Formats: sequence, structure tokens, C-alpha cells
Amino acid sequence: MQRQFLSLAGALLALAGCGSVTGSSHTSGTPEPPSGTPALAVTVEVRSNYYNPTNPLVAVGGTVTWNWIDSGHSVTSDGSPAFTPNAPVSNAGTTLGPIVFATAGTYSFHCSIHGVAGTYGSGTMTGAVFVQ
Ligand SMILES: [Cu+2]
Repeated sequence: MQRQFLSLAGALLALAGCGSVTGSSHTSGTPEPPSGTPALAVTVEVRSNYYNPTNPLVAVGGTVTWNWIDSGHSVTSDGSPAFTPNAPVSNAGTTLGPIVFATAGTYSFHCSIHGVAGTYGSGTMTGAVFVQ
């Protein structure tokens, strides 16, 4: 009986490992570039407790604007590369931007309450602007 349980647990672990290898963006800390054509202007909704989209794809020289649909969230650049300005914890109706992204790169950001810098893709309140 004990032995059967152990092999079942092993099988489940193997399945779980397989799932993370095939790559959901929520299990990896590595920013996953979105597909499609970079846009000149993207709007990101700030909601409880996520950004929509989490991974806006913007052309070099394009803009991102964040609109607060829900309250009690910030848009805080992780840095390296950073973008400015940021927005402190703000409420529904707040707008940040449009912010111009003049240089290609991946600009990750987080909510200072519900996310942690450098954890984009972890499932907490994080996002990344991909400028291509
Ligand atoms: Cu938040």
C-alpha cells in the first residue's frame, strides 16, 4: 500500500515537471515575448489583481497607457531597463501615460502591494512591456 502511494506521488511529480517544461507563462520567471505585430499605442487595464494585457507588445517609439479599472494598485517599474514616470498606489479612474518607449527592450513592472520586482511570470501582479 505504502509502495503504491509512493509510485503514484512520483507519477504526479513527473506530470507536474512536464507541465512546467512545456511552459505556461505563469510558472516561469522569464519574460515571455508576446506574438504578433508591435503596436504604436497600447492600453493596459489595471485590475484586481492583474494587468490586462500582462505583456503589451509595442513598437520602438510607441506608447503604453495604464488605466485603473479597480482601486488600490500601483504601476512600478522593476528597473533595468526602467521607465518613468511610475504611478503610486492609485484608484479607479487614474491614468498613467501615455509613456513613450523610445528604446527596444523588456520593461517589467509590478504592483507594489500585490507583486514583487523581478518576478514577472510568477503569477503575482506583474507585467512587462516588450518594445521591439
Ligand atoms: Cu495591486
